[in-house]
Amino acid sequence: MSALTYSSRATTHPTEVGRNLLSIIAEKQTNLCVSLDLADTEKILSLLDTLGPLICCAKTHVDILPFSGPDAISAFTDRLAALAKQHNFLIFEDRKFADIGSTVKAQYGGGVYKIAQWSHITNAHSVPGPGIIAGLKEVAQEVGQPRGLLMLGEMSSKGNLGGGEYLQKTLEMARGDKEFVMGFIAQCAIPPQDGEDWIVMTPGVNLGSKGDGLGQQYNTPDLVVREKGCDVIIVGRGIIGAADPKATAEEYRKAGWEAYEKRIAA
Ligand code: 6AU
Repeated sequence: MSALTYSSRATTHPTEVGRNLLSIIAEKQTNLCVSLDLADTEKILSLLDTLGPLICCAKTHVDILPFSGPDAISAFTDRLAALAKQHNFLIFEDRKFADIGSTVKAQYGGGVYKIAQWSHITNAHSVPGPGIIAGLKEVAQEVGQPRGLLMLGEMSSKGNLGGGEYLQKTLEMARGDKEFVMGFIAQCAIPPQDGEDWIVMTPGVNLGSKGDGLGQQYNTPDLVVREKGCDVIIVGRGIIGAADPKATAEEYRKAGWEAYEKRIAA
């Protein structure tokens, strides 16, 4: 796990998106990524306008949203981009790509969502092998804006096949492109070799629940950040399902930040 501060890592991280994310975290003192798993664009945008100052990143599942057509999609992603700029956070489309390089290339750059145009970060499974990273990278380069990839190394859900040897093999794959792969979705820190710095973003975080009855498993910000050494907490229903999302997001921000401060001080 990294004993280094976010701000020192912000100057040395091997990926541009990683440096941007770490700078935002350090500047706004928040390692909170809110997960907006909602089927209502207006609700997402108004929540983000409220939560913007408290988060480093906003995570979307764009394929949950019922758009009337391509114009509605671009209107939404334009407004999302404007909010990200206004409040200084990154956008993470949680697409979990999982196909051969040629197919993910078409999915990332094209279709109705054109994810690479508006999402700073996306994620991918390692099951298909390194071609998935190469395919996504080609699109990222064509876009000409900083784009980063997180590899799924271990999921939060019960019975998932990640972790252990799977995570190790995913790490070896990530080492093949350290300028594009910025880190992992995982439940623990990834020990770096020389010059490496993997940003670990961790879902399955909730202060008031242990799970959801469909396999999701929750831990606290303190456990994942202080004890396990993860860098960013991803919180969905813990915040968006709360009666007062703003006050609740502030609780998570504070818990995540205090856990980080304790880790650095240890
Ligand atoms: O806090 P929740 O349980 O409401 O939402 C968790 C969010 C969901 C999942 O699709 C996502 O995090 N997620 C992921 C990601 C981010 O890749 C991986 C994983 O292992 N578990 C998980 O819940 O949007």
